[in-house]
Amino acid sequence: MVKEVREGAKPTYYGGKSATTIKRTRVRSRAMSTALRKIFDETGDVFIMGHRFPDMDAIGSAVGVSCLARFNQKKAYIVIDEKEIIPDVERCLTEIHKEPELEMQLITPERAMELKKAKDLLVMVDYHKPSLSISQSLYEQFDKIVIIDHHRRGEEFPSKPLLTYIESSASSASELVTELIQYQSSRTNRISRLEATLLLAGMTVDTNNFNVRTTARTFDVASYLKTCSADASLVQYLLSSDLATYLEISHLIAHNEQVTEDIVVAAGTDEKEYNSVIAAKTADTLLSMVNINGAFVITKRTDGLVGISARSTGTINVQLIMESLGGGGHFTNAATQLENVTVEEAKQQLLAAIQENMNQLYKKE
Ligand SMILES: [Mn+2]
Repeated sequence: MVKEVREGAKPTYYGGKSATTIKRTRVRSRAMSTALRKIFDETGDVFIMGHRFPDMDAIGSAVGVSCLARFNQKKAYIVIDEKEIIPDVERCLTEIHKEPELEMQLITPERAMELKKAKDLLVMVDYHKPSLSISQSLYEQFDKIVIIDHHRRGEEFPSKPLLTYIESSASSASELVTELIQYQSSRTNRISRLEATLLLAGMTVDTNNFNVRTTARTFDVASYLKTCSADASLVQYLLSSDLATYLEISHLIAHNEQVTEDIVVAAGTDEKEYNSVIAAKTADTLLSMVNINGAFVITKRTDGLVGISARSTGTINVQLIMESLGGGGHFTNAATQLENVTVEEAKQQLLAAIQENMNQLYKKE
């Protein structure tokens, strides 16, 4: 049985004070590809699941893993809960429904429970905390688990995964999965235009249009997807905001406050709930403005918690601040959720955390 122990059996935290640099080697991703093939050989059907309210990266990487399963003559299912869908993903599901072969692989958590057999494998993509699963009870059915993720490893973790491929230097789970596809594709094993497009869409979202967290590897992988005829204009369509979303974003932006010369905080109200995509897109939009290096967006979420989405251009360590408020993420992209607070209270906690960490905010190691 193959086991990846590189990122430690116990949670180890590193890179917390610096932007990520390339740590992963081609040798490692090739080894991951080989390890995954072996696991496919030894297991039954492949069930692929992302986090709740999956974003384009979760969908793209899930579709990518289903290609890998196909290359290895495995039957694959992508678990989707149609009740928890964000607008970007809704557009992407419409595209998937146009392609029967891909559509057939979509499955509800309930149906997955019925189909799951003892030898079957679960691949977790774009997340690794079991409690974030689209269906935690489905997760609990599996004892064969593979994790492919680009978020820094947290304490909550599956107990005995067969393979852990967590690479926080990668832009996205879609980037990691595409690399694996590159190693396994051949004249007979090809990815379709839509599959390539969805992987490219995942990378585009997680890099905010290739502006943040990109490395040379990111562009290599994107270029490979283009050779597989990924459709860049379809990507733009999938990611386009509709008017209602646009208005919600501009409303949030209108309620912003400049905390320092290059940090802004925007906040909604306790009465209006926003989905996490709106908050993230607002932060991205604020960041695109001149001389803003850090953006925080505080909103009441649809689950009743107060969420903070944080983004930076790479000069400010937003991860540090989100961690001090119980959240996590990356140097340039992090978030937290607060319980039993009002939006205003969350804002005061955030402002205090920014002040407290001011000395370390701009430090790169
Ligand atoms: Mn992601």
